[in-house]
Amino acid sequence: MTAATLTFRELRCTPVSVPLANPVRTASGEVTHAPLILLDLLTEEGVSGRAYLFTYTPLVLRPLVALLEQLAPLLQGASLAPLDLERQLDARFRLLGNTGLVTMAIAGLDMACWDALARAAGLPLCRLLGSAPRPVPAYFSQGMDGLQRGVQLAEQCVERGFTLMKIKIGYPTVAEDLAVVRAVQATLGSAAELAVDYNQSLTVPEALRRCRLLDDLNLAWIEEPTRQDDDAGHARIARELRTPLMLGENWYGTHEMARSVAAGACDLVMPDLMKIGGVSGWLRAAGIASAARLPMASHIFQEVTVHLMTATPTALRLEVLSLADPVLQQPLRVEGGMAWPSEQPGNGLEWDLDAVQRLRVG
Ligand code: SMN
Ligand code: MG
Repeated sequence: MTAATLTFRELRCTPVSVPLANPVRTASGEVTHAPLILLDLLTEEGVSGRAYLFTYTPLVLRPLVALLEQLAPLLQGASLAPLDLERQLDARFRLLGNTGLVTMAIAGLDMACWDALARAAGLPLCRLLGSAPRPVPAYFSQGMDGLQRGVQLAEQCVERGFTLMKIKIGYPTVAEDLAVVRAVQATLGSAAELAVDYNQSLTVPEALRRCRLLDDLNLAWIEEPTRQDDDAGHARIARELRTPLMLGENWYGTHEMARSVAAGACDLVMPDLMKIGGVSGWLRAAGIASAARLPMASHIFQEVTVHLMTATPTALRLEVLSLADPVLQQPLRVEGGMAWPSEQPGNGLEWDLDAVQRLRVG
């Protein structure tokens, strides 16, 4: 059997609600449990591809499962060719628009297809893509945890050997932002740099006011200070700052990335594996970043993105923020601030079926 002979047989979608050890509090909302859809793509040849989707809110778990279940029959008997599949499904949604849940569903199928192809070839995903398993510099990503908890997490960051930490800010006053940033930086000392994430919470005038004050603190980056689709606003903020501006987790498809990059909206990019279009979308995004010479970080989905970062010419850092660990047999290996892709065939995702049963919803 070769990878080319894989034929789609069935898609299994399992919605779960995963409690987070560290709830992700942001200035734009809190995530205490990760609503995930675990995908198992079965083939006639007996190989299965796995992936998971993160829906941010449980309100769209059932609609997204329903959409995936509508798409599955269209794939019946099709050979697993992710680029062909993507083209066919994109064409079907031309009038509706390939964004939101549609992009998420297509991306999930894409990720699972690439996993099945890698498993059938007996290769870790990174090798199938032309690179090789090697450690990827990572960063310790945390939420909006307040000063005391932020200092405790900074101590953990240093203990674990990370050289970069991210916290979320956007407190009621800029004085609170500055106090937390300064306390965390003092704890990190020379061991690690700090990045901050406003999660789109500021108006452009307020972002200019707050970021000008942050600009003297030698931060690694300032992320999404204003609404993610305001390219002109972000470009204005980026022009005014010395601190690099980071965007990307909310680009639906590489055309949105290309639009923001062309507008000069960011100095650094961080596509989200799901929203950018899965493995196929990520590879195109890596091409855009490389052509524009923009350093490229990742956004969650750490277990699969770590493979892709080894094949990303301008790879910057892998975000370590675990959403799926409780349902995985083997969480991502992270040591000394570095993350390792699985060397097993595929992307390394294997479900802990007892945990899945326990955490299953609907
Ligand atoms: C983030 C947003 C939503 C869920 C998890 C994490 C955050 C990030 O914006 O940059 O990772
Ligand atoms: Mg972010």
